[in-house]
Amino acid sequence: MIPVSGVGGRRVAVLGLGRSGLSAARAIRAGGGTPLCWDDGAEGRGRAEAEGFDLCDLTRADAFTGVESLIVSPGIPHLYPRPHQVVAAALAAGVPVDNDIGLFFRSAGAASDTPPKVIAVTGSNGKSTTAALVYHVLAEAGRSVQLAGNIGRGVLDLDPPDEGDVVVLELSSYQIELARALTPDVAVFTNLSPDHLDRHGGMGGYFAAKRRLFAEGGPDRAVIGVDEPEGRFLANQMMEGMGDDRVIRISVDRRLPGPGWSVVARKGFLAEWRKARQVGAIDLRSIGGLPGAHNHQNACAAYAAARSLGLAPRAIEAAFHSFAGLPHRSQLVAERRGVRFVNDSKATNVDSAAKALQAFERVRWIAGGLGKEGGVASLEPHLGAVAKAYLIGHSARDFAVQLTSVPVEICDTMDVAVARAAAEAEPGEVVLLAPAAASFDQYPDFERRGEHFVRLVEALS
Ligand code: UMA
Ligand code: ADP
Repeated sequence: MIPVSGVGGRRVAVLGLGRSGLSAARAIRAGGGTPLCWDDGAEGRGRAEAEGFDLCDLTRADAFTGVESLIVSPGIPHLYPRPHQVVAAALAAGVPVDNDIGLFFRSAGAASDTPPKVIAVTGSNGKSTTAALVYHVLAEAGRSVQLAGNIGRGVLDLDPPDEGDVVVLELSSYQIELARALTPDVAVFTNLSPDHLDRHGGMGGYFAAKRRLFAEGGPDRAVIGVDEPEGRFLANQMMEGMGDDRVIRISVDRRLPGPGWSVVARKGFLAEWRKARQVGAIDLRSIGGLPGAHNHQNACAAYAAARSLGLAPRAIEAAFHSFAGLPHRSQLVAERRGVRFVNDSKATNVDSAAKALQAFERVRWIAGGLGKEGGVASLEPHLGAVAKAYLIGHSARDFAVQLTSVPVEICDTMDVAVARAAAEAEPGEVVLLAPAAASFDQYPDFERRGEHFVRLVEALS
């Protein structure tokens, strides 16, 4: 755990007692402060009490008297669609509102003359994969490295970093927007597409939140995906402020002319360019853990981040080959008689399912669940590789009506879908779970859905 610095003898309010809130409370206590813990749910309050924390009802009128700051969990709205009542009270009382990320950046290097290098990854899609890949590459190269953030581990849960250590953080827009200190050494932005708009008051607010990662601290290096206008705008602004050689533009869509530093992957080949000279290249096509153009974008981002820390292209390439991928994101589960089984249960919406479908040449596609607004008709242009769709869950019949260009079979359950797809798949084909729907009609979450798929594949004779 990283003790929070500067809170000795002070009272710090903590709202939300899940992963990030509880780890913040522990770290405040370890730093000599008194956390005043509150959660709207009895379960959260119970968790804190079980660890010996005092509860303090922050919804009381006088709750903020003598309080240093309020630490808010990322899932709790601080501004849109409307501020949580406790956040509103802190704002009205003039109490600073911060989060565990802000505390981390103030505390991680506080006790050392040589603070850790921090690589922070954000973007709409690919954050977890990119952050995990950067972590893997650095670990394979023998660097002492830790991984935390939106990927599931509270940032204050990390071990106090030693000299020369690297910390890789996956940061969501919620986490970035609220952090009072935000000083990564390398800031990475993969891509931008609409998400979480209710929490940011629309697309402008969402982009502004992500941009804070670059604007607040002024990183030494900025790695920016430029395949959308927002990324191009951000890179353009940063190049003016930081200089061409400290901004690395990445793309899976276009060549990037100009004098700067760029990493581009097209047709499966990654190339690094500096001052119009190619200085590194990797053939990504044979890398099993990174299938598809979307993963090539993640590979470009991870490559650029690793190069920023001085790793050689060869070392990065070797580590790419041993990257197993993350569970539930284009995860190769098994290969049987020339048929590959791939779990992309995290493809809960049409965009991510389209990316997964485009990553393979011939697909037996398992889809369906709790369908999202708009349905799946917009997937039609991306179904060229689909031999047949095996439909499950609440939306199975709706999807069957909307998918007009491919054969479909209503299977209703995952058991039937896996059995049918496996029986019909020819060598060279991929049985792909990419539901384009939420899981909640049949599973508690996308992880359980993916695990069920994996178990069924493993049980195939
Ligand atoms: N709570 C309240 N009042 C509310 C809402 C929630 O008291 O109005 C309480 C809940 O009762 C619960 C706690 O707040 O006890 C939950 O807080 P949280 O939702 O912020 O979740 P944590 O467990 O702290 O996990 C958070 C991130 N969650 C969110 O951003 C929603 C985790 O990202 C992250 O891994 C973790 O911190 C450690 O950093 C998850 C996520 O879904 C994976 N992220 C979103 C995404 O990827 O799309 C952004
Ligand atoms: P995030 O952490 O940003 O949600 P993940 O790496 O967990 O990203 O991937 C989430 C979903 O998006 C998965 O279905 C995955 O296959 C897909 N995906 C991964 N990387 C990208 C990318 N660069 N662009 C678009 N989709 C992606």
